[in-house]
Amino acid sequence: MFSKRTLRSALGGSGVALLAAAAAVVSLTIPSAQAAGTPLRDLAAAKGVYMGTALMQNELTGTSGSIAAAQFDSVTPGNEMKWESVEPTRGTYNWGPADQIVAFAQAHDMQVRGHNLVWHSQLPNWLTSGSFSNGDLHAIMIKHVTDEVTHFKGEVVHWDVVNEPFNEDGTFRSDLWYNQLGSSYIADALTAAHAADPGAKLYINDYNIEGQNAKSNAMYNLVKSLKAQGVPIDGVGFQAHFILGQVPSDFKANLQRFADLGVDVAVTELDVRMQLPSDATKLQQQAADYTTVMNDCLGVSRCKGVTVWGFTDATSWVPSTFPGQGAATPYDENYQPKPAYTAIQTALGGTTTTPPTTPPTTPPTTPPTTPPGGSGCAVTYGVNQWNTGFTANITVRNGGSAAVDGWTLKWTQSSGTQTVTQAWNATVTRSGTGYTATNLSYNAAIPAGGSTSFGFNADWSGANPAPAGFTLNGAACSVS
Ligand code: G2I
Repeated sequence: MFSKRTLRSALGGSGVALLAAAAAVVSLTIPSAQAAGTPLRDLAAAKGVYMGTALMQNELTGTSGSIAAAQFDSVTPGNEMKWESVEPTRGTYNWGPADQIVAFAQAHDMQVRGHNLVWHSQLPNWLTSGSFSNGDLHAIMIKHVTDEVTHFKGEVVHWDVVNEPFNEDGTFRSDLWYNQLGSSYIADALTAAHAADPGAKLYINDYNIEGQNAKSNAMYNLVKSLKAQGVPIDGVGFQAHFILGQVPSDFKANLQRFADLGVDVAVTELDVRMQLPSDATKLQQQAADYTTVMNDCLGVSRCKGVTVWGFTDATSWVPSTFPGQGAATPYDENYQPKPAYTAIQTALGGTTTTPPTTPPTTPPTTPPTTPPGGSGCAVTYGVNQWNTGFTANITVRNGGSAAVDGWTLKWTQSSGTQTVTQAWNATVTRSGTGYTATNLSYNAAIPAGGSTSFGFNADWSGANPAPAGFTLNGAACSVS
């Protein structure tokens, strides 16, 4: 399967120019930026979940944009959909920054998680200091929810409609909304959002509700009551801003009890912060924490996906909010993957790209013979492409009756310039329009009826057409 992604027409000429300008920067930095192994988004898709990241407007280009597009298939705008960003003046909307993020997501075949519609924080001054009557405030809230959901109708898959409605003790947070409108503001916001885009999945989102405690009990009772009243609530978002070593042991059980109410669940803002400086021991603990969270979500069938709250320590919110703490995300400040990245990859079913230290000692049981030809070899070619690069994952199946011992797969791409920057489970080279992939010592054998997989990252410019003419040890392969 070869999917060719084109820029969304709505991006317009200036957006294309912006991305083209970014390409020049990216080509200098990308070779070391992409992690080895199958990208998280492809692994997640194979598991039936999404893997998301928060992203801010200034992260759409360069290394951050390339990594985000390659690794994640869901984007949550970090700030750009919040009330102060989209409605800085009453009734006057500034959609630009959020629209750019949505266009980026669409250009890279990513979902958008809308964040957020009604929250106590990041509200514009006109709203917080307006001294509105209860009736006016209610009308303002409904209009804002309606207008924003309508603007992004069909483009936002999941909405955090209400964010952080609870105190730690399970009482409702004393904010503008609860103080003036009472707890019914939650049902009213959900109802307005549903009317504006009946196809969007509507969530309530909060932090410190990952374990079973007073706050999560309050959320549980709220969701139960909303469901009983027929209010359109589709899911609960668990932010998951964790401290090193403190992922609650009952997270999975807690996710499951919400799922049992008949709603979806998602991990929406995952990070694991530590006291700086980080060291190898802390990074291993952090990797273990990420593993726990991934497995907790994957262990609950209604858990739809995991979003990290920024994928890189370079832009994480943590250090400015918790002085002395940080290193909370899966990539370091230089955009290099950390053990936490590998932990996510492994939890999603990815295999380590480090060859085994001991090569297999058992020789193939069937002696090597002439390689299969024609329909005896079948290639599956999957690609995740963005504007300056792509990740290819290739599976070669030996449909013949004899084992292959030692393989070379060749193919061509008829035009464009592609530069292989990294490969895993094979050596991949390119010369002219031709590619050659050869086995490594540990995966030389492909038994009859068996298959082997490898992949590579590459930069491209000009054109990046579908590959053709696959041959395995000189014999033609079918391609799907
Ligand atoms: O605080 C972490 C997250 C907790 N859950 C809700 C999320 O929406 C929240 O995100 C953070 C953003 O990551 C920060 O980037 O929300 C913060 C505000 O509560 C955001 O920080 C703000 C800074 O405080 C402002 O000074 C800055 O102007 O970001 C603004 C825009 O860059």
